[in-house]
Amino acid sequence: MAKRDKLTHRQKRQVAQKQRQRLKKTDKPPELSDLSEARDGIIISRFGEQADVLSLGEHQQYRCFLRQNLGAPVPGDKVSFRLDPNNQGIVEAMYERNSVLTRPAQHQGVKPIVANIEQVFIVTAPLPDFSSVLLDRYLVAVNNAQLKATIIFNKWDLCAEISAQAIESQLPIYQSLGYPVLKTCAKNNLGINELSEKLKNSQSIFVGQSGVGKSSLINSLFPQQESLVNKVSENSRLGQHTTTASKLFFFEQNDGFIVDSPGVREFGLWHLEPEDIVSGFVEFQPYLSTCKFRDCSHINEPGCSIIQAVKDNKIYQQRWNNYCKILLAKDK
Ligand SMILES: Nc1nc2c(ncn2[C@@H]2O[C@H](COP(=O)(O)OP(=O)(O)OP(=O)(O)O)[C@@H](O)[C@H]2O)c(=O)[nH]1
Ligand SMILES: [Mg+2]
Ligand SMILES: [Zn+2]
Repeated sequence: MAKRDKLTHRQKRQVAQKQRQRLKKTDKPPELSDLSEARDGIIISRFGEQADVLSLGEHQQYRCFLRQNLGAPVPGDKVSFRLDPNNQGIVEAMYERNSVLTRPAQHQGVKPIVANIEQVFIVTAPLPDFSSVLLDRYLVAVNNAQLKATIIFNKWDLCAEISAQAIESQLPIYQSLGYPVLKTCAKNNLGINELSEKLKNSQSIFVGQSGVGKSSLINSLFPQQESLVNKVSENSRLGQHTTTASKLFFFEQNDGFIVDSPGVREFGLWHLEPEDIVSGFVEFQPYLSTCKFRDCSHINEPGCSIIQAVKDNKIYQQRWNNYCKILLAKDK
């Protein structure tokens, strides 16, 4: 990763540490004796040593402290919490996760992003520039977490003006791989009903580059809750991060939810083994057993059936190029 990113990471930690110190001075966790019966909730958003928790029965949201040594709860985590007489809560325990989407974090191994989801919506757009390698990185991570991936091509209104051909040529690639693909426009509500149908009854997250329109899609999906959504900054067209913490939106009619996450520029995969990366490329699978060498890396070996399939136009050149980029970046 670039030096600039390292600095940013360090700065972020310093800010988080300062916030924690400030919280310690002003707020004190409630005393045990004052607390209500334990109730179950789901983490909506996490801020340092506090989190917003939605109680599952009454659908009421509470700001809670996190008990020390609790672990690292993220949106989607089911927790047990108690309230003090002022409705200030304390999270005491976390339930086991059914699934977790992670990303590597410097100094910390991997970091959970979201828990208990079954599908990931990878949001892309013609602006900021579409990156097929970032999309493929996400597809590898989603496959590795054994989750379902759907690809959203948002800002479809802009495709007519900017790089229309470039984006439209992407659709058949990903459709042929079997990924559901949706065209949306958060500005004129194109595809929003279809998206809403796909989200119902399921636990999902929006991921993707900063500025592709994840929060705007949330605004379109929950127009009645607009006050709950951070106002979308026009500056984010420049790639600035408007969303600073992941946030869960609960569908009250059922147990479904969608998590809005902050945009990323890079999505590192250096926590994965080379075979995890290969298995993230679904169309490679039928060819793997016929490479000449058992330990073929499918980059430049003679007798590689993946390279042959690319030459025979059975595997898209772009996908193989991205595979090579991802695998080689891993070794750095
Ligand atoms: N033309 C057009 N603009 C859109 C569309 N969706 C979002 N935008 C604009 O794109 C910009 C970024 O939108 P956001 O919703 O903040 O993007 P985001 O993915 O949440 O960004 P981060 O929170 O930084 O990750 C805003 O200026 C939106 O108004 C769309 O479908 N069409
Ligand atoms: Mg956002
Ligand atoms: Zn090979």
